[in-house]
Amino acid sequence: MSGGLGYVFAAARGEFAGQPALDRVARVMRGHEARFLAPMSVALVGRVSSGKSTLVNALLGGTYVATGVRELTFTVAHLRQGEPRIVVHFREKGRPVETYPPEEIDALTVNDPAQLEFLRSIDFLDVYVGNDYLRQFAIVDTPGLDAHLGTESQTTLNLLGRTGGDVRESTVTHAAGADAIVLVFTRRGLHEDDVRVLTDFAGADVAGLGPLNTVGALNQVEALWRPGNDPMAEATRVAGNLMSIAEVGRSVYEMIPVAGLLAAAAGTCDAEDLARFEALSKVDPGRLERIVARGDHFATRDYPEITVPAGERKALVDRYSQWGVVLATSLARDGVTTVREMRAELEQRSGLERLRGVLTGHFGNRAGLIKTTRVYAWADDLPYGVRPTLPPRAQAALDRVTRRFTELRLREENEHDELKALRAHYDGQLRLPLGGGAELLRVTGEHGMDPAARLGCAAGTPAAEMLQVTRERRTAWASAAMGVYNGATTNAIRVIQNAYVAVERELEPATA
Ligand SMILES: Nc1nc2c(ncn2[C@@H]2O[C@H](COP(=O)(O)OP(=O)(O)O)[C@@H](O)[C@H]2O)c(=O)[nH]1
Ligand SMILES: [Mg+2]
Repeated sequence: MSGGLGYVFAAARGEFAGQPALDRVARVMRGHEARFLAPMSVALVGRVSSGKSTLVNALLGGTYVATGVRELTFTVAHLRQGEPRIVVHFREKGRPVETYPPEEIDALTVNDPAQLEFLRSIDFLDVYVGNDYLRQFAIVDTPGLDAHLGTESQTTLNLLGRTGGDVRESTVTHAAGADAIVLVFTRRGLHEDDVRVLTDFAGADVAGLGPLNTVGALNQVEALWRPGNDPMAEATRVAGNLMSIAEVGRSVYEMIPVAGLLAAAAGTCDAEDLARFEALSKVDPGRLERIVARGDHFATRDYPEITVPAGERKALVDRYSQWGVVLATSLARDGVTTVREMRAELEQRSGLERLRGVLTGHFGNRAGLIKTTRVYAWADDLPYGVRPTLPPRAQAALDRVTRRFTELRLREENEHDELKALRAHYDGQLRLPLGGGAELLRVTGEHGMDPAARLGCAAGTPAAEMLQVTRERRTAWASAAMGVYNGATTNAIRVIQNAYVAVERELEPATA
């Protein structure tokens, strides 16, 4: 299927060549083609200081992008798999890109006038790192959606010669170029104002697909911690409330609670940290929680029963958060004895594992659909957008190109119906019988495209057995299809039937 679109792109390039009137269209198309061929890109979008960059570092399990109010936190960074280096794109049109070793860029500061000039000239960065997650995804770290910023941020921005409006604009532009979005909410973000900023953005048809390619992250979960409570349980409740707000439910596929700071610390946990948590685990758990909850006391005072020095305790809280320290200590108490185990436990309990799972599962399995849909949306618009302004010869060429895209799209009609069915599902329009929406999602590839995943069979189930399941499901849906449904549901049932036919075709040779 991707071969099909690759072929149409190549033919279109031929049509556009030598027609100056079509240069602009050709350039836009090259962008679509490059994006279609590249790994799927996911942009993290939210307000300034909602913890996006910290989450990026957590997702990648290292320290790759600047966090806090630093010079480069106002600059979009595209994280890509490759030999470690930073490619600087400049704001000045036509200025060639420059490549630097990562540490040189990190050392840039507004306080040095010579460097300030350089910093001011930067448009955005390509940050290349050797990281296995980036083989599946490129990540776009954006600065934030706020046009108005706090004093500290504004001071840095003033030095950089930029405004909050610039920051917002580059966030929206780069996010619009991504294939999928993680919308980062915070506890602060539960204010109506914040919800509006984020859903306005999501509703602006930026990535164009709604919940198919957008997930929410409810970040900074650890702020809900009090001695004796489980902030993750609390956050799950809050996430549920958020999803019940119509604009939010319509915009995101799922709302995942995460403790970003703790998740990032998990990736950098080492043997020294582990030894500190082991030492803290000797303190009575209730007493330790009470002391940690007192914040400054834990970070500065001396206690006879605590052997970890105050300075080290402070560093632990800064990196892991109060809840993180309590949690890691209880893990050490419960027998976590290796750095590997500790990292894995913290990644799981901080919600990071689930967030990664959605990126590789939901987004990953839908990547082809998300990408081709965007290309077709662009191609469909060509006759209306640019065509009327073109000379006749260019119009004819454009028409030929549009026709090729349309023909291919029609051939992929089934996939198009699938997209419609998924959208209808997320919009709550479906009244499906049998396994309902869950079955629709599963059989169309939510958990993977192999037959077992599409059927919900255990991995390794014999093909003959799966074939039998497939036929049962197909006939069950064929009977169900005879009922009376609304249009969206009728379409979705056909999609499910066709999906089972496709699985059946795939399984038949294996059992012949
Ligand atoms: N308590 C807490 N602080 C966080 C969390 N994530 C980030 N921060 C801090 O908030 C500040 C802004 O984070 P950053 O990731 O740079 O936010 P961004 O502007 O959205 O990229 C930094 O000082 C982070 O250390 C979190 O989950 N919990
Ligand atoms: Mg940032």
